[in-house]
Amino acid sequence: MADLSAFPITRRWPAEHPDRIQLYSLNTPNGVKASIMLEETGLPYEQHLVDITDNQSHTPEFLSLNPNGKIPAIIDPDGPGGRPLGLFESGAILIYLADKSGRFIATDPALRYETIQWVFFQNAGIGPMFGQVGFFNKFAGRDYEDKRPLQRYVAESKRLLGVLERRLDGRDWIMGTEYSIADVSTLGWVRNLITFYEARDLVEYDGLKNVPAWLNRGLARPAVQRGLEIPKRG
Ligand SMILES: N[C@@H](CCC(=O)N[C@@H](CS)C(=O)NCC(=O)O)C(=O)O
Repeated sequence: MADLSAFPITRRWPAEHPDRIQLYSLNTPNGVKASIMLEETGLPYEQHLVDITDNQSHTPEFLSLNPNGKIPAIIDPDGPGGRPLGLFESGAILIYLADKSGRFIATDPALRYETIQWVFFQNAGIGPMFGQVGFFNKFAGRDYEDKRPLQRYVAESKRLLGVLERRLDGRDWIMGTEYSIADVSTLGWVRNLITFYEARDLVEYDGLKNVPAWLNRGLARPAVQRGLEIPKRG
């Protein structure tokens, strides 16, 4: 039986199954990257709901695992060398779980880096920019009189969608015929932009062809459907 007592986060969110990967998350676009990947790989895991609307990701217990105070984060009791490994940043979690399972990342070194490149494209571009569209279109920023910030982030998001549209030309998935962590990373963000953030018309989503077809292919995957609901607020 794995001993996770060295991780203070387990005091607030106790592990019922310490031999399984511990997931601390909520089903936001960043959170679902980890849950979709865990569902896709079939790696045994235990989920813990961290309610960020209740500031739970800024509690001392959560900060002990992720000093940046954001979900998702994991502990793998059986990390490298058989020792427990704590990890935050969804991109790092995706690469780790891909390596651990040997799935959803190419073994060919050049293709592996290409996959990681698109994971970074999501984490450094799509996530931060789409997130700002959410803030200025749907949340507190909606009431700002000055609409230039909204316009700026909408324009940048449209540009990023254009990059994705061209990448998906003639490809089923971001890496071609193989579904990969690049898709896992990006699907939830595009879905969120046109649904929860209510920006479908703003970014002229219906003028795109390849992105909507790709999103539908992704959303048809049972593991994606399950992962999008994990962990869900009660
Ligand atoms: N770069 C981080 C971003 C994570 C992130 O922004 N998580 C949001 C939810 S989508 C969060 O935890 N927000 C709570 C807060 O900032 O207080 C990652 O990819 O893991």
